[in-house]
Amino acid sequence: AATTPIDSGRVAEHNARLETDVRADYEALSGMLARRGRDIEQLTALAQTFAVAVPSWGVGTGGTRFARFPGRGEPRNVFEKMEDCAVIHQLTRATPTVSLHFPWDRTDDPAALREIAQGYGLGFDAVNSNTFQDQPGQEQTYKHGSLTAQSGAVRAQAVAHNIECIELGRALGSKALTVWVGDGANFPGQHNLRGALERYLDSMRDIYGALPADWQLFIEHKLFEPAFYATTIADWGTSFACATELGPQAKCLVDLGHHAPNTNIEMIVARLAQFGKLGGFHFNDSKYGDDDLDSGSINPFQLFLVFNELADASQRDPAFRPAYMLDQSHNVTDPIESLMSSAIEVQRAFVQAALVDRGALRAHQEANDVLQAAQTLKQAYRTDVGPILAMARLRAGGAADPVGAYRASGYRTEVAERRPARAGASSSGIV
Ligand code: LRH
Ligand code: MN
Ligand code: MN
Repeated sequence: AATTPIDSGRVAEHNARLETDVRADYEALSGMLARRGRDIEQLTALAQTFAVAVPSWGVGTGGTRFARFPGRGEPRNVFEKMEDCAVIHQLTRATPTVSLHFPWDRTDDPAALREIAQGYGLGFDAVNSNTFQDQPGQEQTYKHGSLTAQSGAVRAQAVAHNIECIELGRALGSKALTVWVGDGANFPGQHNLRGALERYLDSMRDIYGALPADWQLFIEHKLFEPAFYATTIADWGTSFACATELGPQAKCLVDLGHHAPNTNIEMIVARLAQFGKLGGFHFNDSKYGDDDLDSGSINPFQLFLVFNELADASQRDPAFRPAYMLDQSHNVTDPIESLMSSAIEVQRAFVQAALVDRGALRAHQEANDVLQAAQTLKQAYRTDVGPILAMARLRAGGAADPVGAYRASGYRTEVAERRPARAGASSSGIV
């Protein structure tokens, strides 16, 4: 059995207090769904199949360009990050993998890291490279770009770092590399728009060539920041073109915050799925730009509509399995609480999307019954599937109310004693 950072007896006590209510709510929902011809047990079993990866950088307190206000007991290294990730999975049972970021999570002993993760019952999702910052002791600077830089020496260094990430990921059991670059221009004329993308593709070809046969390469696009005038990989079109150029192991990654406000992200998801290039997600929420807010905290309907497209795609192709990962930054909440709530919000959208009556939806579409088509989606979205999620957690050994159980456990106070704050320290690297 996996090591649990929180005493399992305490979680059992917490569950015992809530179980009667959870069962009553579950029964009520079961009756309501039965009247719609839906079997709650099927939906609960489906909920138990859901998994989303936790970003290692998410368990530290984030920051903005202006300030970072550290939280108590922040993890100081990748091993402590794993301990926090294990709490999230212990209580939600929905986050069995961690997505690492190098060099923030660099370790000289990947075998030890893998063993510790396994002890917690955790595995590793995609590893992320970082050529958007300079690291101490690094020979070349990324000030003027990394994979797209004019300088061959800079490009070589950036390529070598990505290949090193693949090697580390391989030792850990990852199966994908996510590449996001901040490369681009802040001024018209700063660089040749086409030339930059040519250099990007040349560099990415070298990285692609180093991929093991069972690996995928995820290309993450972002509209803006830090290259405010012309970001090299700014949109899904560029991402799609590059993934197509590179080959079948290259796919596109959709970070929900990386688009202009009001962009129809679910349509982008549908397009990428249609052409077999949807690799995965970085879930978060956003009001203005890359805000990295908790998933489902601003626009839960958008999250539902994304999952509605994913449900449609997996009905067409049952082998369709994009990677689900969170990518959030927590400035004013306890990161463990935010990540648990977010994992549950994404799981909620997944179950709500499974509730959509696809037969009825198709019939309304064919009959041009616009109002009823829209209502069919709304009916699923409005259904409170909370009791299904709570029951799925209970059956899998998690907590009926993860945030409640976490607070009652005193975990944060306990780690705050073990992990004293270091002046100016940043565990995530994002300051
Ligand atoms: C870029 C990004 C990308 C990085 C992470 C830290 O904004 O979304 O995924 O790797 O943030
Ligand atoms: Mn991201
Ligand atoms: Mn981002």
